[in-house]
Amino acid sequence: MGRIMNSITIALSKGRIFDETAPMLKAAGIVALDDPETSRKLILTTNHANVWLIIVRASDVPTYVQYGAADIGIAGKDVLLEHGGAGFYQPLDLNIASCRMMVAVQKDFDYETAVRQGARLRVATKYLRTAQEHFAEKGMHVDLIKLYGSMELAPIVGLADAIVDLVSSGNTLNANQLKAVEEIMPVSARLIINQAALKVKRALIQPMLKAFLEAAKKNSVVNMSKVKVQHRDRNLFL
Ligand code: PRT
Ligand code: MG
Repeated sequence: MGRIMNSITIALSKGRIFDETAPMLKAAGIVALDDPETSRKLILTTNHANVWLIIVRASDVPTYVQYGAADIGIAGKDVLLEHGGAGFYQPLDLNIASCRMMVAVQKDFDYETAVRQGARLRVATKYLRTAQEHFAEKGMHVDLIKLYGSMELAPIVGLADAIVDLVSSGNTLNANQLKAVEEIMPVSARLIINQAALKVKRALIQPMLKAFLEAAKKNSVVNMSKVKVQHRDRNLFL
């Protein structure tokens, strides 16, 4: 797929990333011919004969792009940080699927005092790398417990003192008697590009990137004041 010289393959996950990317793709003139929510197809054709979308797990998007199985991907900063970022550029923050990476504890847990007293906390998370870096920066010793989902349950059943998870409305924390006590970072989805693909398919990718950037500007869903072109990769657009 990604190796075909005159085609572009875009990897993304269904659900919120697809839902929020679709209007931007449309504004860039690309429309999927199947709906990933109702179709079981993992390769979606588009109105362009040489543009495909592949539907993969959110956390697998960087891997497909790293190895060139997809030329372009859309993935959350949370996922990109856990992956590490090898093999691709991250030129564009799309400012979609926005949320915050937070530390949360049970409502009656005194996190500040525990931190001040140097308590060794057990922290459950899907985001080991991000959590590890955060607590190391704070000089805190924590025991990290890797989970693959439903982190909110861990403090309730005594598996952990705290969790590191994404929060958007805060409803999930609330429904499980948890409170956010620390923001680690804001998170949003970024467009990523395989490094080799950018070289060998530049003629195809460059106009698409420009269209994507323009679409982001025009799309009222996207707040352009927050769309950032990262300095290191700014030259991709010149
Ligand atoms: O679901 P799956 O296990 O397949 O993978 P995934 O969870 O990685 O994918 P998906 O599609 O759920 O999320 C894709 C991307 O959306 C993530 O990588 C984030 O960058 C972004 N995103 C934005 C979020 C949220 N907001 C979000 N709220 N991802 C997950 N959540 C979850 C959060 O983990 C928590 O369980 O929603 C719950 C909290 O939501 P509120 O509104 O109750 O606060
Ligand atoms: Mg999910």
